[in-house]
Amino acid sequence: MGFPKNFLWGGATAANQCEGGWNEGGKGLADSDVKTSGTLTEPRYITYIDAEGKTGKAVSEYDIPANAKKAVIDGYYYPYHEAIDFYHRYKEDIALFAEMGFKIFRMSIAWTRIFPNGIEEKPNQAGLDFYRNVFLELKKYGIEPLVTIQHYDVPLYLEENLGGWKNRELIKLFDRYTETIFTEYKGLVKYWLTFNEINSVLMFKNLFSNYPMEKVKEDFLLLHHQFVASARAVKRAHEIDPTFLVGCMIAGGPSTYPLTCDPKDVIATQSRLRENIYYAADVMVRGEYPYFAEHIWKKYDVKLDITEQDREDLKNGTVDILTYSYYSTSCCTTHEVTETAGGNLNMGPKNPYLSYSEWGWSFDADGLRYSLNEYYGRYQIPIMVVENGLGAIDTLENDGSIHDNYRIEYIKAHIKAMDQALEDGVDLRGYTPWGCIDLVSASTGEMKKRYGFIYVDKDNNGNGTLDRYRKDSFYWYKKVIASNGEELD
Ligand code: BGP
Repeated sequence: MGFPKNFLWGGATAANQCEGGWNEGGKGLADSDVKTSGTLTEPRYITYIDAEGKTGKAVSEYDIPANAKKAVIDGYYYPYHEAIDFYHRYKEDIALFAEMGFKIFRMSIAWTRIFPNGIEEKPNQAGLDFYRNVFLELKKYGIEPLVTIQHYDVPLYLEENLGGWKNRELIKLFDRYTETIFTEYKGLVKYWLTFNEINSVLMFKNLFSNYPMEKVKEDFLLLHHQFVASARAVKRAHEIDPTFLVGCMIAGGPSTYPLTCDPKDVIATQSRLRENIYYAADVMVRGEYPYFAEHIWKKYDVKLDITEQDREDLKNGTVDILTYSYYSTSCCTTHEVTETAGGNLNMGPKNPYLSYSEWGWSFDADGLRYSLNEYYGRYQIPIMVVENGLGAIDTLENDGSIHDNYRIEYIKAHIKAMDQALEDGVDLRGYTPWGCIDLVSASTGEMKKRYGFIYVDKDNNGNGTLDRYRKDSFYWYKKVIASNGEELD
C-alpha cells in the first residue's frame, strides 16, 4: 500500500535546543537559559542567586532555596546560549533540509522572542521578524512549517514572578501570545502544536525519587491551566484562519508493556498509561476530563478549581490532529526487578526482548506500530509522529564524512513500522524525526548525543567550528523522501 501521496516527510527541532542567540534581538531570559550542561551520569543544574547574593545550583526546581532567584552566573556553561546558532545560520540549514526534500519542518517559537518577559502589551518586533524570515525561507523551498508554540521554554519572568503555569494568569498571557503569532503568521504557517509533550510533567514524579507530594499537586494544577490555554488557542486559531490545523503533542512512548503476563502487571500498566498519557490526550482530543480523572485526583489528593468557563473552553477547543514523540518503550511491573533501563521520561525494568542505546533507551520499532494503532483506535483523528530518532555518538572522519549506519537502521525500522500501521488503516499524515540537524540534548545538555542527518561541529564544552556536514543518513533519508518511503535500502 505504501505512504499516501501527500505524506509529510521532514524533521523536528525546538528553539532553545538549536537557535542560540539567547540575548539577541531583544529576546528575554527563558527558564531554559539558566540550565547548565550535564552528561548521562552528571545532571544538568539550574543556577540561582539567593537573597544574600550567594550563588548556587540545584538539580530540580524544588531544590532551589525559597528566597533564591534563578539566574545566569559567570563560570557556568549554558549550552542553550549558543546551541547550534540556528539563529544566524537558518538559511544554510533550511537549504540543507530542502536538499533532503523535506515537505515539513517542525520548529518552535521562543515565547521570549515575541514577549521577552511574557507580560508586555506589545510584541517585540525583532522577534516577530526573525520567525517571519524563517517562514519565508521555508516557503522559498515549499517546506511547510509545523510550529510548536511552547516547547519546554517559558519566559523566566513568568516563572520567577508569577509562579509559572501554576498561576491562572498565564492563560491570559498565553492568549495574547497565541493571538499575536496566529495573526502575524497567517498565510505562512498552517500547522500548529500548542504544548510540547504536555503530559511529561506527570512523569517527573517517576523520575525523581524525592519528588515532593506538594509538587505533584501543583503539576496537576499547572496542567489544567495548560489544557485550558491550549483549548482557547485552538479555538482562536480556527477563528483567525479556518484552514489552520492545530494539534496536541504527547510524549507517547512511555510504559507501554506489562513486564509479565501477571494480571497485576497488566492492571498496573493500564493505570500508568491512563495517568501518563490518556489523562492529557483525552482532554485535548475529546474536550473533557476522562472518567478515571476523579480516581487519579483522589490518589494524589488533588483539588482542582475547574470553572464552568474552563469546561466550555475545553469543549470548544478540541484538537484537529494528534501528534506525539516516540523513541522507545518501557515496561511496568509489580514484581521485584534487578535490571532497569533509561528512556525518554520513562525508566523502569529492562525489556529482555529489546536492545538498548548508549543512553539506555530501548530500540522498539514494533512499539511504534502498536502505539499508532492504540492512539488511532482510541481517537480516530489524523496522527503525526513528530519526534523519533536515535541519540548516538558520531565520528566525523577526516574527509568530512560521517558513517551512521546505526541511525539509518533505527529510522528504517520505524518507517517500516509506520508503513505497517498505514496498512492497518491508521490515518498517519507525517513524520518529523527529532533533531534532523544535531542539536543540544534536552535531558543531558550534551552535543555528543546526536540525532541529526546533518552533523554540527561542536562538542560538549562548546568548542567547534559549528560547520555543518552531511552524514550518510542524510543521503539515505533524501532517497527515502524522493521515493515516498519505498526505497529504504
Ligand atoms: C523529547 C523532547 C525533545 C528532545 C527529545 C530527545 O522529550 O521533546 O526536546 O530533546 O526528547 O531527548 P534528549 O534530547 O534528551 O535526547
